[in-house]
Amino acid sequence: MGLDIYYFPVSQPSRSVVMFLKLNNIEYNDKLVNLGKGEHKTPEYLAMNPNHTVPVMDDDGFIICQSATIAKYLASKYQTADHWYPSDLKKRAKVDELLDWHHTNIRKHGVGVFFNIKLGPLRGMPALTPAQKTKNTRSLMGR
Ligand SMILES: N[C@@H](CCC(=O)N[C@@H](CS)C(=O)NCC(=O)O)C(=O)O
Repeated sequence: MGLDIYYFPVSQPSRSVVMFLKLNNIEYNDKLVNLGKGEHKTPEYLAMNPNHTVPVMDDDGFIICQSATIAKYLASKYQTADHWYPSDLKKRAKVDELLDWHHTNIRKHGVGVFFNIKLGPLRGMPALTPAQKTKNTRSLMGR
């Protein structure tokens, strides 16, 4: 019981939630989900999150499967310092604006860079050719 956080350290959205918890001294139960071992595809995990992604928050049976939603929920529940998720409507909208922007910008393209430069070579994939380097990095994830 309590606040369970399912995460994998290689995952940026997971790290954002864990960093938020640590920076705000919020106690939680550490539930490591090793994506490399397929622990996010077990029947138990899929029952909790059919999208099989990390992070997931289980707050005494209340489940949320999106990192930004988790952080906003925790900011309100634990009344963190106002700068995290401001009570002022317009300041809060600015935070929401960046969180929404992030999905289709930093995250969308950053994951391609990470995959092609770090994870792909670690998994034995050949280095990018000069021609591939000129393409959108995300479009190369299935190469
Ligand atoms: N929009 C989601 C993205 C979550 C996500 O894509 N997590 C990846 C790791 S970075 C994952 O769990 N992938 C495993 C899969 O899709 O099977 C969030 O912010 O929580």
